Amino acid sequence: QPPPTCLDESVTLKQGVMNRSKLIEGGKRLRKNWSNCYLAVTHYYLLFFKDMKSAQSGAKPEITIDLTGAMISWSPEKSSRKNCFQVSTVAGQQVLLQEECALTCKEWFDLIKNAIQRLPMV
Ligand code: I3S
Repeated sequence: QPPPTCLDESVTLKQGVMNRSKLIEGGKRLRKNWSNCYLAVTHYYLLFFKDMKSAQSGAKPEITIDLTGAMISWSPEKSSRKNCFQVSTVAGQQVLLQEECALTCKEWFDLIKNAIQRLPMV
C-alpha cells in the first residue's frame, strides 16, 4: 500500500492536532524539539502535516510513518510532559507524541495500536 501523498478523508481513521517530537530520523538521534502538528491516521500510515490548514488544502505530509511492523508504547521516561507515547518504525524512525488530555491521548494511542495490530508482522 503506497503512502498517501496528501490528506485523503476516505482512508483517514482520525485526524487532529498533536504535539510531536522526532527522536530518531535516518538513523540519527535528534535533539528533542516539540512542535504542534496535524496528524492523520490511516490503516497503514501516520501522516504528519504542518497544520490543519495545510493538510486540508492538499499539502504533502511533512513526515510519513509506515505502521507495518511498527511498535508503539507509552514512554513516560522520555519526557517531562504527561501523556507521551512513542512510535518506532521498521526503518528506524522514532517519534514521540503527546497531548494534554489523557483521554484524547489514549484514543490516539489505542487507534494507532489497533492499526498496527491489524497489519502483518514483519
Ligand atoms: O529529554 P530532554 O533533553 O530533557 O528534553 C528536553 C530538551 O529537548 C529541551 O530542549 P533543549 O535541548 O534546548 O534543552 C526541550 O525544550 C524540552 O521540551 C525537552 O524536554 P521535555 O521533557 O519537554 O520532553
